Amino acid sequence: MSHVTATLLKEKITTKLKTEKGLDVNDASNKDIYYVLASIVNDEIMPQWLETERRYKEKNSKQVYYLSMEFLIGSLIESNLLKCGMLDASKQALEQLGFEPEQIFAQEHDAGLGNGGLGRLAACFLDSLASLQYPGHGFGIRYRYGLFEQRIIHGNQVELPDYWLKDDYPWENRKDDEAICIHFHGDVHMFKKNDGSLEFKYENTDKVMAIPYDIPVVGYQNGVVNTLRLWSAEAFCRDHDDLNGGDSDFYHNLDHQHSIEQITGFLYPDDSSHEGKELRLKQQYFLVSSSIQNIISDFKKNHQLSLRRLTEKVVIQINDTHPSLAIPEMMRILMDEEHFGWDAAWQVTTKVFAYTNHTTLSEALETWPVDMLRTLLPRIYMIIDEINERFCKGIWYDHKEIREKIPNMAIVADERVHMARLAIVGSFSVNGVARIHTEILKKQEMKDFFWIFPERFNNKTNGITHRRWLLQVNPNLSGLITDVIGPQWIKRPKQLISLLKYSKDPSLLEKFDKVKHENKKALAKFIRERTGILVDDQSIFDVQIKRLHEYKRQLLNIFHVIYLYNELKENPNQDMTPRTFIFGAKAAPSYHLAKETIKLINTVASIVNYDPDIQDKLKVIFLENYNVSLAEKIIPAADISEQISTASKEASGTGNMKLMMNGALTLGTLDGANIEINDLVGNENMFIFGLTADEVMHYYQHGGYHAMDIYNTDDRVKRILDQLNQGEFGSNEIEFKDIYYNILYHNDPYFVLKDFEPYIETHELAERAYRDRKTWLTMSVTNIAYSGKFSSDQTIQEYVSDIWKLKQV
Ligand code: 26V
Repeated sequence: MSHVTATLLKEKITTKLKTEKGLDVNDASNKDIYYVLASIVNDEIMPQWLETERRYKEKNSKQVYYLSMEFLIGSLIESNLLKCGMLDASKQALEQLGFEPEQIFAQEHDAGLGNGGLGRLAACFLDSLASLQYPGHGFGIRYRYGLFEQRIIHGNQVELPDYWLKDDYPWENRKDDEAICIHFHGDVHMFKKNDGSLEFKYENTDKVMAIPYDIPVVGYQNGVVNTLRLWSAEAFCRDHDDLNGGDSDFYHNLDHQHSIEQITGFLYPDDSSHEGKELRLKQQYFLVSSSIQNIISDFKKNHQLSLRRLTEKVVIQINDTHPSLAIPEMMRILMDEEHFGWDAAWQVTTKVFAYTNHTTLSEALETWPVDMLRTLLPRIYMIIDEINERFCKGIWYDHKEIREKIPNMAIVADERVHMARLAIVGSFSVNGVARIHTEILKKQEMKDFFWIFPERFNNKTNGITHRRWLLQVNPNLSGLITDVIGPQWIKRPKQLISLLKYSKDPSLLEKFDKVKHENKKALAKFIRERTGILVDDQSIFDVQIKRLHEYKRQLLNIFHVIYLYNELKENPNQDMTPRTFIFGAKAAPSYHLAKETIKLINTVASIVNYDPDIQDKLKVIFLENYNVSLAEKIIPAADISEQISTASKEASGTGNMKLMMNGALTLGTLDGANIEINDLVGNENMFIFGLTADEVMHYYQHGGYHAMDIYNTDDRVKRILDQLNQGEFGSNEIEFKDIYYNILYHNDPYFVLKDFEPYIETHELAERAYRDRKTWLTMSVTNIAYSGKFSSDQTIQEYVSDIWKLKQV
């Protein structure tokens, strides 16, 4: 409906309000308007959705299914309007009717069904699949509670439940008639059939219903609508009679129903360490079993082919190891329900799955206790055990040279099931998410597997959807870009490179400067409204927004702020470009040091922001509840993008790409995709500092780093740590002791002190560069020009041609 006009939309809004809600525009609330607008978009989407499904069937297309425990889709109203070609007209219509578009869009509660990078990547990938007209669908979980809502109270993080479904969610479509039954627990019985083969029967299982809720994934102005299917757990006996039937059973039934619904009750908020909670394992199998059953039954419905040919029509990408039980589940269905022998089932299974790894942090690698898995999923455990036996035997006989490695490669070892090993053995493709990350997998973390299966390993550098992260969130910049190079970049983001020609054009640079400044004013206004703090929109907006983790080193950032504060206190009149340091970060609720770091940032903020000696040269803003919607407000206004992880630790990063695409300059380490950004724009267009991954790994292996030496020799560092230790930034002396001890007595495991000096020096360079407006703006435009390479469209094209082998429809 790209031809839609504001006039037409106004009419639709008023009519719908009248006929569906019995309301006059003048009496409508923002919420009323939001729902009516969503309904208008849905009227557009639904027929395209039907038509897309019809076309896929008719063309007999191969499909990719993206299995993920997380889809961090955020808010959909604006992006759906954009994809239907109605965004600009809607904004005009709303304004003309006397409503503030921003406020209408803000009525939608973010679907926070993810922790961070991994979940957001899944959302960007779905967006690109639909926009590039590929048949690709997501399978995930409809958590009743998304990632917790963060409040900052007296500087501390407090978690509140995120009941995102409180109001009606207009984008989901419940499909009762496509519900699937999932079995947990029970006994497995083995029978020998006449032909000598084995048959497996299950008894006394606990049954759970998986109800699908479908969300449309709309392609950008191309008529394609794919599906994100989220499963919700329900008990069988839900109806009134059952519950009221046997009176003594009433509470038992309610209790039973409640415990089943708990399976999809909430998203686990810890993305930093693996915790072997049984409920989490239930969630994983629940996702996997419903999705694989669904995929197989659709295959049978749509193709008159033997399941042996599944791989011609289906490929399944598993997003980290969380859905890796899909591998034994596929084996189970093929053998126990479709009567395949082991070899035939294994043949199909290992050609249908592809696995993406997102982290090398050992504490995040998933393993499950054998006992737990065997009790919860007896048949699945038997299959895993068999996969393990065959795999280990294979090494013993076929790869004698590495026999001694078997204990480190076995899927079942030390009474635990190692999920990454299962995923590698059961997949035809294993990919990392940035060049350096894939190299680390091949050379270190997974080197023995790489030795056996070199052909399986490949890299797919992450990407972000430029439609949301540029076109939608930064209309001023997008408009300017289109004015300069035409609109082709929207469909072909690599064409942003045409901006290079203009990167030194003074009149253009002035326009870019103006756009950034407008965006900074808007963010300053937002900060004022949210926090009451006045920030200078002429100051450098220095942004670090991401989950809080030691390896991401928010601590290094706040140490730098403390250093600047100390300098200014000593010499209040020193010449310094005013800076605004903006943080957004959630800590896992049980991650003590991460929470201490949040407290420290807020404490420093409360001192610096109100100290008259500082004369507003320094502001520290911690914006609470960092999520997709908040990212959309911050990113267009950023000048500096802090990407300062300890080298080798950040698999890729995707915030780095979003900020680059919006003209922020990266100040970062040679880690993750920063390296690939650096390859493109060069050292002259970003600020690189710190240890390299090789140096970091050398220290880990050989020692030689002593944090205490730096404390003893660098006065700036000593001063900061002493301030922490002496309670200068706290209500009492023990407030930040753990941070202090971790650095000095656990030898600073993430090299904060080691990288401190190069970090402050690099900040000085950046400050100087910022003052030279022309040079800075040229750098900024250069970054935007190269950012098309990081559109997830590019990433998806690579998945399609190297792994999925799909055809555009
Ligand atoms: C990890 C865990 C670990 C234990 C169980 C629960 C759980 C849930 C989520 C996660 C996610 C950690 C992995 C992750 O998000 N990795 C990030 O993936 C991004 C997309 O590939 C990448 O850009 C980031 O560098 C990487 O940290």
